Amino acid sequence: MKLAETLLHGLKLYGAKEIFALPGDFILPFFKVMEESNILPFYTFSHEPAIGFAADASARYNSGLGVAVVTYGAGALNMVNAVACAYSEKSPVVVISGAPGTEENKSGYLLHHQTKTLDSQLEIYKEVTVAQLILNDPRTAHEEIAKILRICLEESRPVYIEFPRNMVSEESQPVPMLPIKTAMPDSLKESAEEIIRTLKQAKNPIMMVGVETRRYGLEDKIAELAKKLGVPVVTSFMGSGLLAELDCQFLGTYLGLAGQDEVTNLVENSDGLLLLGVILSDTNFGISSKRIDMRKAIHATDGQVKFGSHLYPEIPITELVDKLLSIAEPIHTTDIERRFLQQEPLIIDEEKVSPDDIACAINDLFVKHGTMPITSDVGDCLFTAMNIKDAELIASAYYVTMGFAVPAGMGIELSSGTRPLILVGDGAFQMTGWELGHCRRHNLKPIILLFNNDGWEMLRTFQPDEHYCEIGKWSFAKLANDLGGKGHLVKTRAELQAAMDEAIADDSQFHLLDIIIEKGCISSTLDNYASGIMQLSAKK
Ligand code: S1T
Ligand code: MG
Repeated sequence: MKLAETLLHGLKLYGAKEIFALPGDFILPFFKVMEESNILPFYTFSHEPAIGFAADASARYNSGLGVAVVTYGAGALNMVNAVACAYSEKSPVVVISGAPGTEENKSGYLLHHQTKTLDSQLEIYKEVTVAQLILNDPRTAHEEIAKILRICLEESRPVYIEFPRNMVSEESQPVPMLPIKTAMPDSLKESAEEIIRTLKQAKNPIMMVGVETRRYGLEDKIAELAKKLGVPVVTSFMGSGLLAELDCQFLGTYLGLAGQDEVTNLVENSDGLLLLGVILSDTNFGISSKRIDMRKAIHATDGQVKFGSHLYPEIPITELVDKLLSIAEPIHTTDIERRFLQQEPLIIDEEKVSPDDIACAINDLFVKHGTMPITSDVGDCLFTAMNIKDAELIASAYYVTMGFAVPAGMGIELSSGTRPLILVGDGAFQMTGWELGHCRRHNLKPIILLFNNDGWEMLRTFQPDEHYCEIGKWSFAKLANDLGGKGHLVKTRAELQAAMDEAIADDSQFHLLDIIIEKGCISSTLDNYASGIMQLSAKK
């Protein structure tokens, strides 16, 4: 079998569902095989950041491999930020970059697309991937491909494969399916029993779930575990949207000073806090009203279980959850109920629209028509999303890169066929919103809610009175029509409702709601977050 086909079959064997790609001469031979073999469908966008974000979102949504194929140099280096986001947020993306042929470095010339040296790209990618492979030996390629795809899934982090263009047609063997690494039975049993013991002894046990819950497809099992134990559950900020609509005592998202007081107190004063797949980041814990004493917490992430004073290495979270489920018994209940800030329906009148109104309108839409997967960009739309009830939310909530939401939403729809709701600010839309121009040819019809607050509002919130946050008034609704969808200029709450009704009723095209929000008008969550930050800095 040709090495290109070996790679494609290997990707499919390890769970990839599609490829997002943008060609160049160093990857054209592989592109030709992708197209002729049709082993995996592939989709192109206009700019490599979008390729990376779409592959990342597909990986998160499917809890499996995402695949991004780009050319060497200008292509792959254009995508570094998106892969860095996937690395930080533990998303298993396979980066495949074309490269000069193995003999081309002997030409005596500097090659086009190369930067400092021909290895510079590999060196750069070493910083944003967990493993790297240059496919320059067809005799061992099949084993190396199997090993790197297994690492990608086990670590749930991006990997980098460099494919010299003269190797594409080399003969190679099929990629084998390798067994996934398992825990030592004793340490698995001991760590699980110690967790149950700790939760049992605690007066206020609570579970917090984070991104690994999604990456390893554990939501149902963790909801079942929480229900069996009777222990309440919250998500971290990054984990918002997890456990949507599952049957357990789910208290919402932990937002520290910006969240519901009872939930914040329960988490911060818990004597039995179990963190499952939670990244200890500032966005998750940066505005705790009091610093959580992680020495008292149990932290299961990155393939290990950490108690204050000791560690169980090599305990995959999937096995840990299964083991906990097998020994769990009822130990606790709490009477705290979950409250939603935006429980009331949207008021439909001629008032201007606020971000909290948008959350109400979305909650109403989901009650009436069922939930949709949501991708959110960074900015106030992400804080607004905290008040959307029980929706699957995919966002760059820790790495916090703009430009994620539109290509991510398109990637999810291409991968799953499910219509997404995309939340994006005017600033972030100016970065990658143009990819909507591909909706017609890819037959996509997302609904885009564009928070048009006339600038970089989040920056204004933390640094008021600065004019550099002005980014000009663009007619996004008009541009949407030219990009092949339907644009709606929304200035009042009544117009918001009407545009949402029209968008949900028409799935023949994408609908972009250009929602005018007054400068300085922010969501209650961002407002609480900002005052929380001020409060904490005042204490210092
Ligand atoms: N560039 C990129 C690629 N990602 C970023 N996160 C930033 C710059 C910095 C940054 C933010 S929030 C923000 C910027 C520029 C403004 C976002 O503006 P918009 O999309 O209009 O949303 P909103 O107006 O709701 O803020 C984060 C804090 O680093
Ligand atoms: Mg803005």
